[in-house]
Amino acid sequence: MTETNIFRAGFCAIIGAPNAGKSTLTNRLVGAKVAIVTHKVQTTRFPVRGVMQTGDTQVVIVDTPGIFAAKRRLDRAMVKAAWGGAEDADCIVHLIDASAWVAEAEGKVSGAQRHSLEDDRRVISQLKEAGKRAILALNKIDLFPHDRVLPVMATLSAEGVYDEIFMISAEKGDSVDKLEAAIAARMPEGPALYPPDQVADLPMRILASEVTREKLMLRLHQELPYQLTVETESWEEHENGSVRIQQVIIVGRDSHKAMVLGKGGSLIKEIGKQARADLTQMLDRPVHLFLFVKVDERWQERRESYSGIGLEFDV
Ligand SMILES: Nc1nc2c(ncn2[C@@H]2O[C@H](COP(=O)(O)OP(=O)(O)O)[C@@H](O)[C@H]2O)c(=O)[nH]1
Ligand SMILES: [Mg+2]
Repeated sequence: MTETNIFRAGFCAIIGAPNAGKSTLTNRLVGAKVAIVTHKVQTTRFPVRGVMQTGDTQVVIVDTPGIFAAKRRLDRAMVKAAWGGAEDADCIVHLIDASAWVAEAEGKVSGAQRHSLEDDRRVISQLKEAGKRAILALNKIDLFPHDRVLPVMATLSAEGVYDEIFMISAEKGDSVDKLEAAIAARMPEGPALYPPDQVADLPMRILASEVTREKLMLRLHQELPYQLTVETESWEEHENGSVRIQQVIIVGRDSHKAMVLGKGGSLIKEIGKQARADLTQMLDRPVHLFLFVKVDERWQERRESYSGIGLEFDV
């Protein structure tokens, strides 16, 4: 029923500071897990496209890495890709974690919130510079009563870059339907861009690496999660319907390798179990997952580490 009925189709980029909830919102709009989510900043490393279908409209949601003051090469590449995701979009949603702004309005900002506010202001000034307008979505409003957000709405509205403002909870779903309708209304007329049953535009090998990286990010601490990457080395489909996936976790130091393995290999075993459970569900068939750890001190300085996931190296 869906395919022939699509009369509008286009792209919508979700941009914002790290941890605003962009990947959570993307998954909710798409109705499936296409992007990984953790409580840590800079989880998303490259734009991930998910397909949302609503009525006669198909929207390709582009989840982007967080926008922040980047110094390391990988960080710079991530921020560049985030703006790249917004460049050709038919609609930009600037997603903001409302809690930092509410805290500021009420005079009690934490260190992490100060960063997030700086990043939000950086996005606003870059929108102005580029002469772009956006939909503002104030996220995480499940954390406080709406009336505490009203002064924040007034402040942000005065910036003059937003056409519409929504208060949402990407996690709980509050008002996401209204945001969805506003996004759909901005799509140009045209045929579907993707088949109706496709939810993600990411090679399965990369999606599978991302699932493992999500589990690693959730279990490892401090700098370590940012110093590693996961690559899918082989993917074999078997006749009995199962799939054998082999991945390598690349770390920068021997000490990191020991931490990823855990005592007697206990941590990597646990990571493998969790990733396999997700993959089995996502692929809807039995998965055999094999994880290895490799030390490569210079992986962040290698061009292939970037091109493989669609990031630019020379930024
Ligand atoms: N309370 C609350 N937490 C949220 C909401 N949306 C996202 N989060 C949490 O914020 C953190 C960052 O989410 P994520 O989607 O990875 O943010 P991203 O870095 O912008 O992609 C995660 O711990 C989410 O569970 C929300 O609406 N309410
Ligand atoms: Mg993300």
